[in-house]
Amino acid sequence: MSYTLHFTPGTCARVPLVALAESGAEFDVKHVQLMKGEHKRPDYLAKNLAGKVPLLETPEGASAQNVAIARYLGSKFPQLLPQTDNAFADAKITANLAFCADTLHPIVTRMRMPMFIADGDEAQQSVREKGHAAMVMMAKVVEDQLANGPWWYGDEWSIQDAYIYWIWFRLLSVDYDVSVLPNWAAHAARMEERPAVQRALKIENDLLEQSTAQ
Ligand SMILES: N[C@@H](CCC(=O)N[C@@H](CS)C(=O)NCC(=O)O)C(=O)O
Repeated sequence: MSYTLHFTPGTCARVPLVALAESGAEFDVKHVQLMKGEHKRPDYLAKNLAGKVPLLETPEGASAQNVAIARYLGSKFPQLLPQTDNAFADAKITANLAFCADTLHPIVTRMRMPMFIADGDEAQQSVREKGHAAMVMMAKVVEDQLANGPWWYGDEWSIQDAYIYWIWFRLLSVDYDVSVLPNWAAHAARMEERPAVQRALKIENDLLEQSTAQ
């Protein structure tokens, strides 16, 4: 196999999973069981000091961090990200991915996992509410962007779409009124029509079923 993705169902590792499925490359998926602490074991930490998924093993070495993995795969498979030789346009592509990784992802984590940030019911409720307020502002950025075309970059599908699709999936798992986000909902429906996305979701569901059967 050329690529091995260390992956956990339900996590942001779905972003490179969808990207690999879209790339047409051969790849392997290794299930990292977070509940068993597999991501904190020395052999895993040797490849990813942060002890998180995703981690992508490539012929050139192992890479962590969604933004870096997306940029790497985008350089290997041009259909996955807009291609440009303009430094400013290139920085914008990174900024859009980082908007998902560093803005949207931490906000949904506050809404869904406040216990990772604060102790006690009251403090956790406050974290949840702050996450909710931040999401109201940031979801509008996504909603407005998606008014311009079927995909983030208009007619051109990209990993950016895989990223906002995962954020959408997370939003559905918290108490958030998504009825005010019709463009984002339609985007998610379009994502689910893509054969590669269906393949990725099947891999994810199969892993989930295997681990719950164990
Ligand atoms: N900045 C990292 C974030 C990765 C991350 O937060 N992964 C979560 C799953 S969505 C994880 O591995 N959590 C387990 C833990 O932190 O122990 C990236 O974009 O790759």
